[in-house]
Formats: sequence, structure tokens, C-alpha cells
Amino acid sequence: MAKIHDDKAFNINPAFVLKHKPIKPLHTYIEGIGNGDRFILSEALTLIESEESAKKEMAAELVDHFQNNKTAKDTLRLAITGAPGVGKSTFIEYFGKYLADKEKKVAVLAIDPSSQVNKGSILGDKTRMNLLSTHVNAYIRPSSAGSMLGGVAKGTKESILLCEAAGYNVIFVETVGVGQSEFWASMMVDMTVLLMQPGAGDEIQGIKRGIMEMADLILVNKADGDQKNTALQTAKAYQSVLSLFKPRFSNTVAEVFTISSINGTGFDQVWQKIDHFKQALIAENHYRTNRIEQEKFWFDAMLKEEILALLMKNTAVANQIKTLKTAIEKGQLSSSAAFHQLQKSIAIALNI
Ligand SMILES: Nc1nc2c(ncn2[C@@H]2O[C@H](COP(=O)(O)OP(=O)(O)OP(=O)(O)O)[C@@H](O)[C@H]2O)c(=O)[nH]1
Ligand SMILES: [Mg+2]
Repeated sequence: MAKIHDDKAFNINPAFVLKHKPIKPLHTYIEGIGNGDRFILSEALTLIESEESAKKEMAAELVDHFQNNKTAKDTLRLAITGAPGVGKSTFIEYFGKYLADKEKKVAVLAIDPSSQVNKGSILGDKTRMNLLSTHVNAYIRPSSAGSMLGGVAKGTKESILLCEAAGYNVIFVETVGVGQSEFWASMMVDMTVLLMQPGAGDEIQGIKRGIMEMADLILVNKADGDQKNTALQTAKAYQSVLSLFKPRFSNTVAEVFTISSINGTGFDQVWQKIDHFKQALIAENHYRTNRIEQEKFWFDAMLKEEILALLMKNTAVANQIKTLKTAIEKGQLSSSAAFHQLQKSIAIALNI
């Protein structure tokens, strides 16, 4: 009976059961992922998201293994950004299906902001992607937004690598669409696609110039029904704005197209553009160098984020921080004087 109950729980709520599964030996994950086993892949991605040190270590070994034994070649990583409600999930679902029907192996790493509230245990309808999730060539993983680095689930970058090792060659990353998440997402992909609504100017859509500058392709979505002509005009307006920006890579040009995600209009043109973009990156060796630059960027980002957590593990340092904060609160110390004192303790702790 208990077995049946477990199976039911597995179907309803995969995250719940996976969290409690014991860690398997490294070779089981390596072989499973290498064979494209989705269940093993899902378990491995859960290890990446875990806060438990044994699981984290196993995840790091696994990521290391695939980083060093590049089985995946010529994959394409795409960030899909844009304001809330613009149609990111819809685009990924329909365009993903379009690619999966063409025998591309599509993985979707959707970042579900609502999972921060319910701890990633209940997948919202929005991230379920029913059409795509049942496709034999697709894999969908709504990440928990619980542990965030700059608005993007911390493990998303590693998750991309494992999906590629499992044979997926087009990876979509859907951003939360708030704050800095577009920037962080663009730092883990080869190409950034920005979706826009027909009609509204960029100030109305809350899209900042910086986000437009990061885009390699702008798609004015919902170019169907009454909105079709407006979408065409919007695309023209964005195209003229884009011409003011320098392309991100020397031999690429950012463009604006209109599409309808629900009708699939414009998908051929979008795919052609994406494929040309990738070929252009490969031709100039940007494809590889950009990914290496990104590795350096993430190392720095993690260094900044993690170093404080590491220091706080030293009791003397942690206690002094507490004491100094109290002194600042009482107006006895300025922040720079306090930091100066702290520097000495850190130097002792690190033996430098
Ligand atoms: N008419 C039309 N509606 C669309 C199209 N694409 C998306 N929509 C609708 O727009 C609404 C929002 O779509 P989502 O895909 O959830 O948008 P999103 O950008 O993922 O939203 P968040 O994840 O909340 O930021 C839904 O009601 C969709 O049905 C389209 O091409 N045409
Ligand atoms: Mg969405």
C-alpha cells in the first residue's frame, strides 16, 4: 500500500518525492544523463537546487564531469525575456513544439516566481506547458526561485549544462521579467530574445534601454486579430530604436519581427534568424569565447555572493560583525571605521 501511495505522490508532486530520495552513486547519474534518462536528469537537477552539502557536492562533481567531458556539441541557449504577460511562456511552448516537431531536442528551464511562495512544490498552470511537456523531444523543468542569484535561480546555469549532456540541443530560459533577471539570464545564454507587446511604447512596457541593448532579437508578439497592424507599426518603431545601438557581436545585427505565438505566425523567420545568428557566432569564434567570458563572469558573481557567507562561518568574524553593528546603531562608530576594524579580523582569520 505504501508503495502505491508513494507512486501517487510522485505523479502529483515530483519535487516532494525527489527531495527525499537518497543520493545515488556518481556513475548512476553520469550514465543516466548520458543515456538521456529524464528521471535521472530531474533528480540531478534537484541535487543542483539542494541546500544540503552532500547533495551540493554531488551536483558539483556531476557538473564538473560534464564540463570536462564535453559530450554536447553545438547546443543553443536562448533567454526569453520581456514584461509580465507579454507571452514568454506561450512563445516557448508553441515555438518549442515547432522545433521539437523538427526533431530538435528542446529543454525549458522556466523560472516560476510563484514557487518562491510555495517552495517550488506546486507547479502553476502557467509553467505546466501541457502541449510541450508531453512531446517526446521536450523536457520542461520549472525551477524553484527559492535560491536566487540576481533574480535567476542559482542553479539554472548548471542545469543548462546537464540538459545538454542529456542530449537537449535547444535550451530555453524564461525569465521572471522583474528587476535584473533579464541581465542575469542573458549572461548564461548565447542569444537573448526580447518579447514586446504591440502598441505600447517602451516606457509604458517598463522596458529600459539597457534591456533593449541586451537583445539580439526583438519579437513583437500577439500580432494577430485586431492587433496585427499595431504590431507591425510597433516593430518599425523598435527597429529604428535598435539601429542606434551597437550589435553585441561584430558580425550580427539585432532585428525586430512580428509574431503570433498562438498561431505560429513568423516562426520560420524566427528560426532562420536564430540559426543564422548561431552560425555567425561560430564563424567568428564568439560562440566559444562568449561562453568562457560568461564562466568568468559567474565565478566573480558567486565569489561576491558567497564570500560573506564563508566569512560568517568564522565565529570570531561573525561576533565582531555583530558588535560593530551595535556600535554603529548607537552612533559610536562610523561605517568606514567599523569596516576598518573588521578588516583586521578578516586578515587574521584568513592568515594574510
Ligand atoms: N492573442 C494572443 N495572445 C497571446 C499570444 N501569446 C500569448 N498570449 C496571451 O497572453 C497572456 C500571457 O501569456 P504568458 O505566456 O503567460 O505570458 P508570460 O510573459 O509568460 O507571463 P509571465 O510569466 O507572467 O511574465 C495569455 O493569456 C496568453 O494566452 C499571442 O501570440 N496572441
Ligand atoms: Mg510565463
